[in-house]
Amino acid sequence: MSDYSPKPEHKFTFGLWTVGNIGRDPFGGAVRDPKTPAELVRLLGEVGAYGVNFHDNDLIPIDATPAEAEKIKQEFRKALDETGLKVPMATTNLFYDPIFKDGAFTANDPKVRAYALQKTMNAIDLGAEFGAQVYVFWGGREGVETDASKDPVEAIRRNREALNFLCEYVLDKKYAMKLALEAKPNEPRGDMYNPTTGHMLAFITTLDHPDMVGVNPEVAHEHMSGLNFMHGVAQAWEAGKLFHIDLNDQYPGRYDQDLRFGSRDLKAAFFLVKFLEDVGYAGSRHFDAHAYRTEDFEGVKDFARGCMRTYLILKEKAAQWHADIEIQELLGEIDTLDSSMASFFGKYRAAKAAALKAQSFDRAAIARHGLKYERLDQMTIELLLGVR
Ligand code: GCO
Ligand code: MN
Ligand code: MN
Repeated sequence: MSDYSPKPEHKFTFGLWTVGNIGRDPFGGAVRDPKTPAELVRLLGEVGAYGVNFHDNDLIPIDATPAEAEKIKQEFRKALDETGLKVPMATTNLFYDPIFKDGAFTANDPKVRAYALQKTMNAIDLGAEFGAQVYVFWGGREGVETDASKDPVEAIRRNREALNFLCEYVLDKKYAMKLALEAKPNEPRGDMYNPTTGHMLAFITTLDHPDMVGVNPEVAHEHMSGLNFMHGVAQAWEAGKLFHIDLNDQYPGRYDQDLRFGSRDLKAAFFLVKFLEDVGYAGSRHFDAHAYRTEDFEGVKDFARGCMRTYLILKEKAAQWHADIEIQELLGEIDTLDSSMASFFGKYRAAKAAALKAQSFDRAAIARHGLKYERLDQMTIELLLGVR
């Protein structure tokens, strides 16, 4: 039996808001008492996490006095020192307070947009104070219930202007920080702008400092839209934009569930872990999920341990998949080594195009043979089920 205990090199992180979630939902109040940030750091230390991330107001309540803020920061710092936990990522809460009911950077009211910029600059300072190197932007309320209320092109422009401003702020302050944009299709707004990782990747190319900005894709957010999450992650990775990742799980077509990683679509989780490990993704494995509402804080620890343990088991399964002789033989057949077409590929040349146009193809013969993907998939399933 392998050792599935988390180690710092696995870079497992949790948000204060994840293990600190008190189990409210739209139909019922809290089922767990709130814990202080310092207590949550100790809980994460106990389960073996590498790091803790926060929204400004997870750490410092929005109405805290400077003296209260100082005291909270001291206690938090002490807990970090005691446990050795790092703060790799920070973010801003631009969704909870009523001022953000119509969005933050895209709100129609310029006072709201200005306040959102001010709040984010302060939150970036707070993140920098604790060493965060990735700063996440999740546009929780950047959207609409009715398109009668806002011009979507104007919303894109406002969002761009805000991000350009904040990139300059980070540069001005000489913070070693990269920005990661997190897409979500809906919830809490009826529809959110830049709803998928793909939209975000396109949007980033329009910014003044595209090099500083990447994405923070989340499993649940793409599964809500019925998309293949790993494909979005792969596209981000290939573009050099996978700066962070939010791991959890989600049934498509439902409310935002934030389930324990791998607890719903184990096969998708397997291919995701396999991808991250195969390409050597070196960033945080951040779990943006929360424990069932049925749990007390012992259950929260079970939840947190479960996220990390499932990741490590799937990582082992990925290694087993690569070492499986039968699977590899089948892959060898699939990726055919036929080099007869090689001269047609690569960079365009007129002569090449002419030669390709003159080539004849026996379509029926090419299409005739089976591709054995059923066998390959069944072998993968059996490996996951533990019988290979
Ligand atoms: C959600 C989001 C958030 C963000 C977080 C970081 O669905 O609520 O995933 O949890 O990830 O606000 O910015
Ligand atoms: Mn989410
Ligand atoms: Mn998230």
